[in-house]
Amino acid sequence: MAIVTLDLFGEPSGGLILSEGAVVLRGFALPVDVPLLTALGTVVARAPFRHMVTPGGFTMSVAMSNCGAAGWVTDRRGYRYDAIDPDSGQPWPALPAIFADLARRAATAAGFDGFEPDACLINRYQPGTRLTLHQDKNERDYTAPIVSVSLGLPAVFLWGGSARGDRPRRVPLSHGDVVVWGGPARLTYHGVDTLRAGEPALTGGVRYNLTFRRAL
Ligand code: MD3
Ligand code: FE
Repeated sequence: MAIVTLDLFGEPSGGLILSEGAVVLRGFALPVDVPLLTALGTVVARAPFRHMVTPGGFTMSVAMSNCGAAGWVTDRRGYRYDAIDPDSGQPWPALPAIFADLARRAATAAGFDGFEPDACLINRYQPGTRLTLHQDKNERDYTAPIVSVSLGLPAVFLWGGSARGDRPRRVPLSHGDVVVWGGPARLTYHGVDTLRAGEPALTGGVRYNLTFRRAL
């Protein structure tokens, strides 16, 4: 399979893109989309999607679950990674082999060899759902990249700068797109614009995003 690497503006990438640390691998997950969604179903059967509450008391419009040795959680006490699903009192489901394999292959394709994710946050967006600009700062080691896999309805990813007030660029992400963020891009502000309704396809009218992290 030919891998076409594009930068965040949709242009073919050169060496500069890797130095910026954000690489879009268009369609990288397409060959395994069905097995990914099957594995996702197995995970959320044991750790169902839920709307978590921020430390400030707001219920998130994104529904979340996790798999892997650690899962990202938020409640009135704060944001953190926890080995235990607070809803079940049990460890999060293990990373399915097809998840870990895809994350490793994407990281390698983007120039990050040896990525071993120990956490996968699963986000579910229904029409009307959005994710406000934020940084991902709860991981111990910022030298590892984050690998993001988009499945289902397309979304507009908001790519901010290093300050919350920087006006974000709008980057469309579609079913099967994989993005790898590392190096200097690792702590940029980012979010997802309000999801618009679309043709129910493989995912039945929602968008899923898997983010693979090195959290512990
Ligand atoms: C850039 N998720 O789960 S994935 C998140 O589409 C999150 O669900 C979005 O932001 C989603 O935290 C965006 C792309 C992404 C993920 C992590 C990043 C971009 C990132 C970390 C640093 C910089
Ligand atoms: Fe994020």
